[in-house]
Amino acid sequence: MAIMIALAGKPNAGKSTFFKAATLADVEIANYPFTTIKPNLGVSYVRTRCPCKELKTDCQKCTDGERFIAVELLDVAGLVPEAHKGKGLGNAFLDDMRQAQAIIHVVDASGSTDIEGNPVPVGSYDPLNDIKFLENEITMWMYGILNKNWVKISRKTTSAGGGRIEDVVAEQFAGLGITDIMARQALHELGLDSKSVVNWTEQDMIDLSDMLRHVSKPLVIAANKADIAPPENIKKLMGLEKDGYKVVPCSGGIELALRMAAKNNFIDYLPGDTDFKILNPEKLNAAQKAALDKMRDFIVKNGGTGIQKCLNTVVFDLLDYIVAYPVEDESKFSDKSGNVLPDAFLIKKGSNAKDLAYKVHTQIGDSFLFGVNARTKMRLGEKHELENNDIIKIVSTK
Ligand SMILES: Nc1nc2c(ncn2[C@@H]2O[C@H](COP(=O)(O)OP(=O)(O)O)[C@@H](O)[C@H]2O)c(=O)[nH]1
Ligand SMILES: [Mg+2]
Repeated sequence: MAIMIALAGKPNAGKSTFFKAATLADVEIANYPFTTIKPNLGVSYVRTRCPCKELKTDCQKCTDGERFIAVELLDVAGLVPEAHKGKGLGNAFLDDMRQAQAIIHVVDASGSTDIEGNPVPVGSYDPLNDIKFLENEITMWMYGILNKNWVKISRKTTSAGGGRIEDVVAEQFAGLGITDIMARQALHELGLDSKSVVNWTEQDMIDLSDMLRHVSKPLVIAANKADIAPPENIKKLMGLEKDGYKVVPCSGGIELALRMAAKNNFIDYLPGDTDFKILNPEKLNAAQKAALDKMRDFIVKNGGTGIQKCLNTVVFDLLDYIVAYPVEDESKFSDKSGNVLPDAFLIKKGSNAKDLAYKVHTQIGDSFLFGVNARTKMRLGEKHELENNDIIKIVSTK
């Protein structure tokens, strides 16, 4: 299953620009609410250092030693206040959220859109308001699901031979990717595992919904439009990191411009780069040069546009994935035809060679015997946890 990341936020925060930049897909970009009526699903990439350089070989799958591995990106309908009550495109928003494993919360850090997404002067709206707003909408939506099914849930847990509360809760939210382990943890942390469901208060249910949201839809805050944001706004948003948030200042606008310029061969730029090279300076007019200089200032100062960093943060920090490279020939680090490092897989940290085998193919997983670490030639059994960047030959009976 591919990793799916949702771009969420209020209208005009810059989701579609981010999406277009990150996927280079053609979506509508306009300065009015509800531009994105239908969800857009596209392919984007995380960036990682390819092992081929370290191994002193060449592979056909990376660019200058940088490897891009696909993830799915969803441009979600704009969030409006009271979405969980079905306001605006509330239901569309929440339905999109269902499928995502994590959220990039695109916030207009410049403060130039109000709570409903209407354009206002830069700096006149406090972007901090948006953080709790999005979380609250998702939490209250989940609470709505819990509340609606409460009679059924409590009956299921209190009747003779009834289920355990964590199983019933997990079952209720299975469509949101909530497991019984997540449910048990949340119940335990709230002390609800020792409280009979008949005594639960409304607040208990809201607290549980909030915690389940937190574990099942982890989010990174994209402090977007950082190119025009007042510095104190960025500082305020970065201050959320001390509360455990991940915050990445970014500019979808600049990323989009740079990717287009790279696509048209004006510059040499890879997503995530902290600088770029102008390829044919004589072909640029003064205005184009000035625009590129301004963008260069931004990415040099910020260590990139932040768009790639958002994606990498979600996959490697929030969701705890690592990269593994299955090969068939462990001496050449290649497949049978000699293609070096033909595949890169994102697997959950804690996975073993057999888990990787299943990612490659169900049949290979089913007939798994052992793995071989191509670097050390060590045999790896099912108990051996893989490390980031491992190159693994899978030995199976098939
Ligand atoms: N300055 C600046 N403007 C941006 C940036 N990203 C988006 N915008 C502008 O903000 C407006 C809304 O963008 P859009 O992507 O359609 O927002 P959405 O409604 O969240 O999908 C458009 O006018 C964009 O050009 C950015 O990084 N910097
Ligand atoms: Mg949009």
